Amino acid sequence: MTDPDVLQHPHDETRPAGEAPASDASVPAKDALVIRSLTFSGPMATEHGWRPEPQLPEIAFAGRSNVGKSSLLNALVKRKAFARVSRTPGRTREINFFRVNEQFMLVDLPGYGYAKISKDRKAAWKPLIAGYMRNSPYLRGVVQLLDVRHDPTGDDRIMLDFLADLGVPTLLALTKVDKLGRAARAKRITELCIAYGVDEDQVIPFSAHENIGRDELAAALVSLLEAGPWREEPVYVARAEGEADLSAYEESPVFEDDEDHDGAGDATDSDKSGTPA
Ligand SMILES: Nc1nc2c(ncn2[C@@H]2O[C@H](COP(=O)(O)OP(=O)(O)OP(=O)(O)O)[C@@H](O)[C@H]2O)c(=O)[nH]1
Ligand SMILES: [Mg+2]
Repeated sequence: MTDPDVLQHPHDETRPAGEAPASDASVPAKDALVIRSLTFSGPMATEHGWRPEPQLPEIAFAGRSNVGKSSLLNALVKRKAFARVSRTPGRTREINFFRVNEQFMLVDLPGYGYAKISKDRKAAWKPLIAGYMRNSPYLRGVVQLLDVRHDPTGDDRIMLDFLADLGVPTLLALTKVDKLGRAARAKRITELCIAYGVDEDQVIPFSAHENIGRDELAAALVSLLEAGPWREEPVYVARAEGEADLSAYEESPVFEDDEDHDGAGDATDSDKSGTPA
């Protein structure tokens, strides 16, 4: 048997011409993303700091602290302790790069919006994440995580607006869907799609605890990688000391106003479930 191609499309099948496909019940669905190797390539700590030299397509994962990002990444790569599931939110402050199958990079962005960290540290994610996204020549897509039960916070809105302005292909992963019963879940997902103005096929209901959505997410990532570049790819020039020179691509700051966007005191930022504004 041949080794499955890592970026195998879930619907690709090899069978003799004219032969009917096997019935769904008898053949387990193929995994669209078989992880054969996973290597940590290092952290990017500041906007203009070190990052691994861009060579492979990148998919980045963003979300509020405690949204379930580490759990989602562990489920995605089917490794129990790949990304640490933390009891102390807000710990990861760097962008972490992981090489997958020598084919693409999985980019774990720092969780934002944790209330109990200092204001300085709170604001630090904005230039780091914005700089990374603007200046990464091979960024192919972003998976934005949102807790299915909560309305978007001010930081979530900043992030979503930034992604929309940049124009990067974005998937929404709605996490912790196991916390809602089936009927409430379906209703809530429809509500959120209307609130965000997205089609249901851009949204992936996810639960790391009940293993919901992993295969759909894997297939969606493969599609993003196969779709190729969505913007003209900047030319990356590595400096002698390993620092990127992408000054030609630096635009005006995107996150200008963080005073009003930390989620506090904004009536639309309630963490209680309800229809998002
Ligand atoms: N019910 C439920 N809880 C979850 C799920 N995913 C994560 N959690 C819980 O949510 C908490 C945060 O999970 P993490 O995966 O560490 O979230 P994170 O976004 O990586 O958090 P930080 O990195 O600490 O900001 C943990 O207590 C998890 O057990 C899920 O699918 N369902
Ligand atoms: Mg985490």
